[in-house]
Formats: sequence, structure tokens, C-alpha cells
Amino acid sequence: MPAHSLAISDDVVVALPPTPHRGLQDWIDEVAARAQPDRVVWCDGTDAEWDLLSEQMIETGTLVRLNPRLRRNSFYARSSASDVARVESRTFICSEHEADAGPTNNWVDPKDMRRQFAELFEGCMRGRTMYVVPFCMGPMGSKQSVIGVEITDSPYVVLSMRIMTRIGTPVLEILGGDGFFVRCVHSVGMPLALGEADVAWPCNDEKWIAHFPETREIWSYGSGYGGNALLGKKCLALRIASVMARDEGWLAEHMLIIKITNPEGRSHFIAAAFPSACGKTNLAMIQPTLPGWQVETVGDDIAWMRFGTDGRLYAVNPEAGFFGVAPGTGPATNRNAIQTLTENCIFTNTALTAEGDVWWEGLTDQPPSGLTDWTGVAWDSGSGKPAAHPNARFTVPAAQCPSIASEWDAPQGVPISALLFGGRRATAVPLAIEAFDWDHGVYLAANMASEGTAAAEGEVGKLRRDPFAMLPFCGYNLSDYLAHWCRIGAAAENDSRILPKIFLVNWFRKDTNGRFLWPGYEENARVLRWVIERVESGGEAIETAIGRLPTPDAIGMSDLNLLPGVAEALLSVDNEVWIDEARRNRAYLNDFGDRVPALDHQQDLLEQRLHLA
Ligand code: SAT
Ligand code: MN
Repeated sequence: MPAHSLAISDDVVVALPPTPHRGLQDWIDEVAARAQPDRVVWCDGTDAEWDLLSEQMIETGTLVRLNPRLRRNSFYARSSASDVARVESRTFICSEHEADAGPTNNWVDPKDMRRQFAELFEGCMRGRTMYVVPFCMGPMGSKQSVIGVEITDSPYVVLSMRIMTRIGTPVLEILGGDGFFVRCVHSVGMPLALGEADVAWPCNDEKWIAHFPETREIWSYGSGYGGNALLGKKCLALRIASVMARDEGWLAEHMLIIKITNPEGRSHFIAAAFPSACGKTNLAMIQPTLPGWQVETVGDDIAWMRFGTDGRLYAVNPEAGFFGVAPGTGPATNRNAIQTLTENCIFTNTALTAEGDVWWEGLTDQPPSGLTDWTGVAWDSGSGKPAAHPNARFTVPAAQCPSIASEWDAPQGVPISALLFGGRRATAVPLAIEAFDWDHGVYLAANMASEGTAAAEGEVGKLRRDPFAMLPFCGYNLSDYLAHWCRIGAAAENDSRILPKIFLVNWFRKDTNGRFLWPGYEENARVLRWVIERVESGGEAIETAIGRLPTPDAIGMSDLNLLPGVAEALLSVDNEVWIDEARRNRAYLNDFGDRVPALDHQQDLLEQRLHLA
């Protein structure tokens, strides 16, 4: 029994709450009374706790300790084959009014959802330990940060939360006796009968991930995986935080944050939104080959942004770790990530080597022999099946990244000079576009689309609209979200605040044979250089109907060994294609009704520029 637990009878052990917060204590008691765990443990976030839990999980088979000579203090987990990604079809926004969830979210009446969860939770933690994980999203003690408490019966979630957020007793100290916290409740949904042996990856075929925006609560059942179970991440830092941001006039976005320093030593920070598994982590850790240019990492997935007293937009990374896609990450594509992954990591659904290390497609050119694949069987390289699941992930503390910026956990955040948006577009969208102004940038971001990836269930490769890369993560009506962005711009103009410039980028253009036109990866720094030059009022651009495009010289196209015609294809606007694109944009924006007049106006302007109207 942990030292901070108290036995009240032979079979119920309840922890002594290490907090004077009555609201928190009562809520813990309430959930425990319903879920009926064998014991309640308040997580303190210490190394001793990490060691204890990892040892226990090695015993139950959930974790494998990796060879410490190769990766110190690191572990491997294999999930159930049905629990490998976010489940958007089972994710719900339970606002009081259906209209507030909007046309793009699943909605269930909160009263019905509460009833549903009350049933699901009846005894759902029997035979298990209920962990209480106090966590802080954002730098400790920052005015921008938000405290949450996650109740979970998954020790895998506890360890992952320790990497991805700031957890434990220091958070309770900040919370004090009556501070606000977001209530997050999670269960794998697999109670154990007396004496029943556990499985390596407990979960349930029935999954529910529910958000209650008005009361800022999250309930999750049935999955142990990433965004479904680490409730501080997509659920709190995006879905609930986007609602808080709407109510309080700030922005909670699916964006990486980087610091770029030019050869003259001047630094700028930019934030960039791309859908899941479109290279945010790679861009966040990019090592530019351009002489004299340096890029450092502030965050790779989420940005919270508010205006500071100096009128600039400041961003913090609410997370403390990276939950990155492993396949495709290698010394050539992301050396910084590889150098980050040397210790204190958890790997999920990669392959395992005979030496007790991890492997995935793209880590090395040749797979080592003797691999065990992510399903736990000896891998046959001739099978045509990948050894690692395409959405296999690493979980690693941000602080150990060699490219981490010194400002990465500054309580005041970093001032943002430019915002980038991008998706996977095989056609139409050029390498880079600078928006004419804020509303035009919002229009470009609102019409973003991307080909599906393995990060969510659904068809890989199918084009779907993903405004602001927020489609799966906006906790309220997407048209209100777009209006919120327009309002931020309008208010800033009135208050003479300094708005970042907005850009749309596309690393994923293909030729008719399906080959990528743009080399991508470290060469993306050429686009970053142009962005910074534009921010500093330099950088050549040509005005087109869809925005300002870089000249081939501004990108340095002639330094790249591109095939004839490729530079032109990447940096031109095909009017016919864009007339089509504009028509589809109009139809898409119509889905949002007349709630966003500023975007309707932008649509009219685009049609005029294309001589469509
Ligand atoms: O599983 S997560 O939602 O955390 C990762 C992602 O899809 O971006
Ligand atoms: Mn993401």
C-alpha cells in the first residue's frame, strides 16, 4: 500500500487527500464511490512513483523495459489492435444547445451523456487502482496556464501524463484550497473480477470521449490511447481551451511554435498549424541547411495565444513533452527528434528489436533482422506489412530536445510574428502564399483541406476540409470559431495591436505520377526564410488572385536540383484550377450559414480577382 493511502476496510483503500481543496476531494470521493476501484492513489509526480509504476507495468506485461545501454529509463508498449488512434466518431461535444456544437462535431444532450457515463462508470474500475493526477497545462505559475485533474485507472496514462504535462504535488500547491481546475475522468472500461488476471493493454470495444464545454469537464471511456486518454492534450488544451478562449478573447490552436534566428542575429517566433501527422514535429525541430539560419523548438502541437500589454500576440506551449509519430522519423528527416529519444521515453506500437530496442519504418534504411512487429509477432520483411503501426508514437520530455529554445517554458510566452497554415495538398495550392491581410488569412485557413492520415480512423489519402487544422479539435461551433478569429483581427485593429502576418504553405504538391515536387524537410527552411523576410518588410513577392507568392529567387529555387518546370509548378496559380477551388470554397462556406460575414466578403473578393463574379 502506498505510504499516502489509508485502509478503511479490508478491501477498500482510500488515499489521504494531499490537498485542502474540498471541491476536489468531494469529486474524487464521488467518482471513486461509483467506479469502485480497489484503491485510490494521489500521484505526486516523483521519480520514485515513475519507478514504482513502471515496475508494476512490466509485471503486468503492459511495458517492456528497453535495453538501458541503448535507451536509458525507456519503455515499450503495444496497444490492443483496436486501440491505435483517436476515434473521432466516438468523440462528442455535449453543449447545452446542439447549435453550439455546430455542424462538424458529434453532439449528445449533456443530460443524456451524463446518464450514459453514470451507467458506464458503475463499478468500471473494480480490481484496479484509481490514480488522481493533478496536472498543469502551461508553465507552472504562469497566468496563461490551466490546471486540470485527471482521474484514471491506467498507469500508462499516468506515466504518459508525467512526460506530456507538469504533474503532481507542486500542481496541488498552486491550486490551493479553492482554485479552478478542469475535471477529467478516464477509464479503460475493463473492470477485473476477483482474482482475474489483467491483460497487457486493457480497453473496451465501446469507446466514448465526451466534453462538457459549459462546465469544462471531460469524460473518457474505453480507450487507453493518446488523444483519447491523455486528457490534458487534445481534450483539454484544444477542445475545452478553445471554448475558454472564445469566452475570454484568446486563441487555443493546433500549432507548433518555433524560434527562427537570421544570420544577422535577429530572432522571430512563428506558430504553424497542420493537421495531425503532417509534419508538425519535423518542422518544429527542423535543422536548416541555409547558412547562418537557426531554428529552435518551443512546441510541436499546441499553442495558446493572447495579446500582451505591448500589443503583441504571445504564445505558450501548454505541453511539456512531445507525442510524435515515429514512422518516418529518422536521422535524415528529423535528427533533433532522434537525439531527443535517447532516454526517459515511452514508445507505443513501434517494432521491437532482438537487442531490446525499438525500430520503425524510416529509422534506418534497412530493418534489423529479428524484429517483433507492433502486433507482437516475428516480423516477416516480405509480408508487405509494416513492422511499426503507421500511427506508432514516441512520448518524450520536451526539455531534452537538443533544439529546445531557452524561452520554451517562459511564463509570459513568446511574441508571434507570423502564423502559418498548411495541409497535404497534391494539387492546386502553391508552395507558399502570403495573405493580403488578417481576414484574407482567416479565409485561407478556413478553407484548408488535407488528405487523411493514420492519426485518426478514416480513409488515408482522402481529401477532407480541415479549417485551421482544428476540425477534430474545436470544442464549439466551427462557424463561431471562424467568427472568433475575424473578431480578434477587428478588435486588434481598433486597439492598434500588432497582428502577425498570415501564410498558407504546402509541402505536399505532387506531379501527375504521384511524385512529390518539393523536397520538403530541411528545405522547408527556404520558405521560413521568405516568411521572416516578409515580416521584416523584405523578400520578393508577386501579387496573384489568391495572395502574394514568393518569386523563385526568393526561395532560392536554382540552388535545388529540381527537374525542369517544377519550380514554376510550385510557385504559380492555375486560374482554371482556382476557379474550381473558389466554387468549392463557396459551397463549403455555405455550410456555415451566414454566421461569418467577413469570410463571405473574402469569398466575393476572391471571385472578383479570378474574374469569376
Ligand atoms: O492521439 S493524439 O490526438 O494525441 C495525436 C494526434 O492525432 O495529433
Ligand atoms: Mn496534433
